[in-house]
Amino acid sequence: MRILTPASHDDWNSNGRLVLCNVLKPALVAEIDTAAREIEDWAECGGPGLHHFELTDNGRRIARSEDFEPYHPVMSDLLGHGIIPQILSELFGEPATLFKEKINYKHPGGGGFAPHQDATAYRFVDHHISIMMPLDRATQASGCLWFCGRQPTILPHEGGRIDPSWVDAHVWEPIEVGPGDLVFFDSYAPHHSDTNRTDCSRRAVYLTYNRSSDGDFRGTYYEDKRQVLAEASSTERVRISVNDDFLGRPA
Ligand SMILES: O=C(O)CCC(=O)C(=O)O
Repeated sequence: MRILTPASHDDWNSNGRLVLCNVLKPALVAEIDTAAREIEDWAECGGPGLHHFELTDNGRRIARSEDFEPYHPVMSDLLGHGIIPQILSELFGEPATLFKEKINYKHPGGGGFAPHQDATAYRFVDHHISIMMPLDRATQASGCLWFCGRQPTILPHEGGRIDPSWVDAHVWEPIEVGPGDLVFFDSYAPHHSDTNRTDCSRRAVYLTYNRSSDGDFRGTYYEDKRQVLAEASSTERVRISVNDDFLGRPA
């Protein structure tokens, strides 16, 4: 049985993003929340995964964890079975293969992201779809995502940061969501987010897939990313992505 309606497909085709509200059952959200907290703990105790820190006004905080799928059975199950791969296969029109997975914690004071397209960072495959799965309320104040419509190509950019004149010439829409909701977006969809100005965390799991017929590049992606970050020169921003788009400070 299909999950997406014709109206959802129309929304996706016109906007390059799709918001589905209350699609995850509270028990599943609670299970994912517990898994995310366990992965966050790994960062401080030498556990598996790739973890990045930033300096906030409240001190050194974790900004992101990646590459945890093989090590956490709850995440592994979520990413490989059930509603997530099913919706993706409906959007791609064929089965989906995991490309990468991450948690952006955006704890109070955590940095935002400059306007960018993920396509400039997600090498090896031309087209991806990502899902944002909020674990806390994502509001304008806590640093929700903003989108400005579907784009067919890579826009002018520097280090992944879209040319400010293009950014200023477009209308951006905030997507405020909460636990249980899902936001799907295409790797060409320009998006950005602000610093978390609230006292509460704005954690979100991001899962990125490509068409299975394009191949399995997850291992290649993480190998390349580790090398890019090892070679990145230090700036006033901390590098947590192949794109130089994260606005957090080095810890
Ligand atoms: O989590 C956010 O606020 C934005 C995430 C984002 O754009 C990214 O990780 O590329």
